[in-house]
Amino acid sequence: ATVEMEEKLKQRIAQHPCYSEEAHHHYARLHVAVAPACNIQCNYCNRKYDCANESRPGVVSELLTPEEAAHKALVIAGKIPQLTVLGIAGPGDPLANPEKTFRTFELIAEKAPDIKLCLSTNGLMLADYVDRIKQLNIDHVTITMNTVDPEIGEKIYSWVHYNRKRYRGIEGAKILLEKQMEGLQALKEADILCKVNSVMIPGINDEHLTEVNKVIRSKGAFLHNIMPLISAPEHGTHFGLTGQRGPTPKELKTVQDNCAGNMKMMRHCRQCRADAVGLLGEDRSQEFTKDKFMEMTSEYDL
Ligand code: CLF
Ligand code: SF4
Repeated sequence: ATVEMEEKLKQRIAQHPCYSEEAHHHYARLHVAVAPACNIQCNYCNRKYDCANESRPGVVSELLTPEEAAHKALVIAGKIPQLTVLGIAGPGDPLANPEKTFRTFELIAEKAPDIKLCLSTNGLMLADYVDRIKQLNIDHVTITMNTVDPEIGEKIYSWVHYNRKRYRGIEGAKILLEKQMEGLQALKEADILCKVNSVMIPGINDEHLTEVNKVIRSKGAFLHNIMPLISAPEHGTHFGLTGQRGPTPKELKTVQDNCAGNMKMMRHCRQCRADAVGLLGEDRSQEFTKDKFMEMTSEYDL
């Protein structure tokens, strides 16, 4: 039975370029930027740019309506045969824009059911939407979890907006961390594969990430992706302006190695744009800007 289960799991990730290192050489993903709003403030994020939880800071993606996004996905599915995954990862938090996010997924699932759907979130609203995620057959969800300790969380998140109220400091961090854990648990119960992203911030959570790794592994996360903080002063983030540095490649590798004995680590992340197109290493977003893809047609059209 175990061999059979492993085989099934392999099939679930075989064509996902992020969940399978092997797959990223052959299969492509597309991100559609339909989700502008966010419900928290990370100190490494400037809202003028894409969500830095799953993206390269300093990049501005072109915002689309769900209908435009679905058209784009269908056009690209016709032009890039390696396309297997459609992800929503910004420019804000997809679950702070649930109507836009789920409408987009619905439109695409209806016309191109072979495309796998993928979602990335800060986790605040995840537990509320796991049923809907399951219904839509979304089998890959990423939660960005930078800490499991509210005292560290307080240094990473400046506020959390929850139930129509804004919580600052440790109070906000506590809510976010609890909701993330609840979301992770709910994914596990629904048997949805979960990847956890952690942004490594030297002097703040670097030594703590092995603890994060231990906790998420025990809660059933499938894959851990530790990404380096990118903090250029010109990006205007809190960390950028206060001189917080990112890790060196060597520091990053050391932390990844320290976790690697415990669970699968992702090491081929390219910190994509919220409108990335193509194989992970080859971004073709400029071939499919809105003025271009709106002129193109697809055999699957809406
Ligand atoms: Fe996109 Fe993310 Fe899905 Fe992949 S990206 S929503 S899991 S389809 Fe992949 Fe890009 Fe790294 Fe993200 S390389 S930033 S991990
Ligand atoms: Fe920025 Fe994403 Fe954090 Fe929201 S969740 S503040 S968009 S990095």
